Amino acid sequence: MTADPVRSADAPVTVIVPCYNEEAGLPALLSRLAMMRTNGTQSWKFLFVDDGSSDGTFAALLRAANDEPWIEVVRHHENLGLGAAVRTGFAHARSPIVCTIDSDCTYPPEMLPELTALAEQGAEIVTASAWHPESAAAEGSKLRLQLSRMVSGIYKLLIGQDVYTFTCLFRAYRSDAIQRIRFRSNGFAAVAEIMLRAMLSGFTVKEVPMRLESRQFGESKLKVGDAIVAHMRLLIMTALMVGARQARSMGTRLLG
Ligand SMILES: Nc1nc2c(ncn2[C@@H]2O[C@H](COP(=O)(O)OP(=O)(O)OP(=O)(O)O)[C@@H](O)[C@H]2O)c(=O)[nH]1
Ligand SMILES: [Mg+2]
Repeated sequence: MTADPVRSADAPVTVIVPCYNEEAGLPALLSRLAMMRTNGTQSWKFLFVDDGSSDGTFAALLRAANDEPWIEVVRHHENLGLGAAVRTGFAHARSPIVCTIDSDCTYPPEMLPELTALAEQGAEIVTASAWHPESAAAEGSKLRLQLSRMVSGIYKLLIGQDVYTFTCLFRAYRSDAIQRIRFRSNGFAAVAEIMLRAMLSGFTVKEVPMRLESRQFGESKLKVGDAIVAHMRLLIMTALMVGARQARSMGTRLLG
């Protein structure tokens, strides 16, 4: 299913930036986003979701939002997780195209226009793809990269479509698609859950091969053990959903 094209050149694109204890990297991020605003033709609005940070993240974001009309901040009073932050961002976003990006710039925010162009043309989700065969080699912890690649490989097999990366936050969505996707995960697995549910509902997903760079500031928030457990649950849920879909289509064929 490919939706009708939308024109977002005049409307700002909302970019959700989930943040949890990212004070160290914020100055670099904010100056790159400011450059994007002045260099490109697209108008961007950045919606930061501070997820109960215990460092100076929220104070720094508030200062930035006071100075710049294109920055907005919402806050969770406690740490609820990456999926919960994305859910809050989706609930606040009001534009035909909505993006999500990592606050640590491990995918360059300057690449967003490539994603939004494909969403404007009709793709419901456009994701950066570190595991696409055309992507340059990813940087970062070997164990985490191998796990991430393996998880995406299993989801690809289960779903049976040529999509290589399910775990990348760096995405553009059409807002009509966002309104039709309900996801349960509150942590990192939400990123894959959104994609899996969208694909099982027949949404069009496009990938943009992109190199994953290593984090330059602050520390990773991903806890490998928690992520493995969450993905195991999601794999089971996906297998059940795929099985139910196959049973339904077999039933329809028998009846027809
Ligand atoms: N709102 C919110 N954001 C989070 C949370 N955990 C991580 N993030 C954000 O989600 C993005 C991805 O988290 P990272 O810690 O960079 O995880 P990663 O990209 O898998 O790993 P590295 O880049 O190697 O550190 C970053 O922008 C984080 O600030 C959370 O609990 N709440
Ligand atoms: Mg990161």
